[in-house]
Amino acid sequence: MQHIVVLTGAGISQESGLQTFRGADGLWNHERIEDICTPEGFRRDPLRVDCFYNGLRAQLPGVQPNAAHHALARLEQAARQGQWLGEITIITQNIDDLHERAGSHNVIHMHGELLRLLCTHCRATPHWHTDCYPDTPCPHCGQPALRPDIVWFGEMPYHMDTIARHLAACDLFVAIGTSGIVYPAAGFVESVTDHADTMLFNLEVPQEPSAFEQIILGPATRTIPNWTR
Ligand code: BJW
Repeated sequence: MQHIVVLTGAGISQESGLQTFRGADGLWNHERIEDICTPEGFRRDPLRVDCFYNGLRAQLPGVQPNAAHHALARLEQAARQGQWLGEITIITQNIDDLHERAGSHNVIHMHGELLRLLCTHCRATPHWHTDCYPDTPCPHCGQPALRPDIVWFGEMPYHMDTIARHLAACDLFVAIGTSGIVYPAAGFVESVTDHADTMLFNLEVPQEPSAFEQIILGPATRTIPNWTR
């Protein structure tokens, strides 16, 4: 039985209309990372950070999963229906919900989710229903202590134990649409090269020397359906 681990980054959602982080039209060309994407930035100006993520949430209803998300979901469904003897786990760095909307179930959100909030008082992670502001009370404990449930720089990504187990057990590791700059995700490929084949699907060659055995260049909506076919 084949165990595939797929690591996805912002590039897989780019053709759905969501901006990537870096690059020419990147999300962070208009914002300073340290203002938005650090606990210190949130402490300094929570309203600004809440407004930034409220803006990202507002984009979600207008975008749809694309052919790459659907191809991965079909592979999982084929395994579930016994048409393919394997298992696929998606570890996503993305905070959107496009894998789930495409029909994938085995999805691990290591950098959190736009559609959840985190209460810093009681640690509940309620579903987001309406825009969140610094004075919005937590639906569980009533304290105005909600923040976006997003992993910022300097914070520990989620589900690291589960991820480590999947990486240790996989025999194929595939990364899609990620620049390989942000750790610990950027280090996953090195951690599997002794027991798994490795492939990177990206629009451009990585800046850093790459540990991937195979690099397939092109838009994910073309390369991923070709690969899973
Ligand atoms: C396409 C495409 C198409 C485009 N088809 N491809 C010095 C050295 C090493 C590490 C550190 C260091 N200093 C600090 C650190 C740690 C730090 C880090 O890595 N910093 C680096 C910047 C150096 N990391 C952390 O702080 C993390 N925590 C941590 O390390 O805790 C300690 C720990 C220790 C031991 C074990 C475990 C943990 C936390 C990182 C949190 C990241 N959070 C963010 C923001 C969340 C959302 C938000 O605010 O909106 O997550 S940062 C941002 O980058 C986001 C992404 O998930 C992440 C990765 O970006 P991604 O997905 O790769 O996007 P891009 O834009 O960079 O690339 C897109 C790619 O797609 C490009 O290559 C395009 O070519 C391609 N593409 N269209 C195919 N159609």
